[in-house]
Amino acid sequence: SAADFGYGVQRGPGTWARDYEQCNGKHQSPININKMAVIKMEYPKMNYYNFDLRPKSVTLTNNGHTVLVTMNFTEGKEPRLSGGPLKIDAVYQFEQFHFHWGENDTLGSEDMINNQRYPAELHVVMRSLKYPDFASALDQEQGVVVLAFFFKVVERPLNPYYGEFVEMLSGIRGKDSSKNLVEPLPLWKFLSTYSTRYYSYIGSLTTPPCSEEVLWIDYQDAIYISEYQR
Ligand code: SG4
Ligand code: ZN
Repeated sequence: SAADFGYGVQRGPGTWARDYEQCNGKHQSPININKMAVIKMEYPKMNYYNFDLRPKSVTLTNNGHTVLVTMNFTEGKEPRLSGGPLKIDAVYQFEQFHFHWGENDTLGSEDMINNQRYPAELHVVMRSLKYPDFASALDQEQGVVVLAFFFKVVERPLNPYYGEFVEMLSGIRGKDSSKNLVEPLPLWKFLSTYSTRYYSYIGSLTTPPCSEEVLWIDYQDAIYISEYQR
């Protein structure tokens, strides 16, 4: 059916366009970022609002494709973003974050840097407040922004902010199961430190419906996680 897609031979990315025409588009993510071809730009600084506020709740859901993390905030206290390569006057609001990982450390991330994959990648999905909801922001010019963070696996130390998170994963093995963190940490704790170096490009959602016009911001500073937390 048009509702399910996968990464195997039968339903892998090469077959998605049968059900989702946009997956054949010309500006599809993921991409390989060739550092030699990157053009250095001077952008205004990025403004991160409310990334350090504690949410009312943090929910981890197994949606059958990934661990999806949603957060509840007091109205008006949602994490927001402006500046940098974003359109002047555009403000983006946090929707959810999720992960992509693989069977081993050479697979996992979606975008590559100089043809190298990282063990995993975190995507913070945000939508422009010009649109009333996420669905209507899709397919609009820079209606959606995804902040991408690569993971590096080290022996030690443990990443303190992923402690409870990793423990919770065993509780959501079944599709559509979910759990709330006992300690709802602010969004920033799950990312790398306020990182100012990034690559940006216009691409797409990496899964069906593969909607284009998505602005990607790939941070150069990785999130460190211990091999004991994988
Ligand atoms: C994952 O499958 C998420 O579970 C999806 O989130 C997400 O779709 C999809 O990836 C594509 O997002 O940042 N990798 S990506 O381009 O955010 C959307 C949900 O299904 C629409 C909520
Ligand atoms: Zn993603």
